[in-house]
Amino acid sequence: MKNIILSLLVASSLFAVDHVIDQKGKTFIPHAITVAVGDTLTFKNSDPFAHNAYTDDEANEFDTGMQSPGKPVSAKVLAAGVFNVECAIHPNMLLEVTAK
Ligand SMILES: [Cu+2]
Repeated sequence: MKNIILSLLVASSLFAVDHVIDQKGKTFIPHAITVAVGDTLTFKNSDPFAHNAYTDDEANEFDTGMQSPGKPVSAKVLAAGVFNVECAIHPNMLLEVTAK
């Protein structure tokens, strides 16, 4: 039984998906996304200036720091829920993440 549970855990992590979100025109593209717990969010920066992506969600807290143009940064989704990701440099940028 233990082995079956372990196999399931390994299998589920193998199916983790990397969701690429672009930061372009001071906008997160897409601006809303549904993911599974264990998936990663990879933030690209296609603008010619720096961006940032952070969330204050307690269960999923992350902050990508200063992201230079062309520099992708990833964050793992740790817990289920709905939370917002914002850019500390451009307060109008908003991404809504639904994690199931
Ligand atoms: Cu920004």
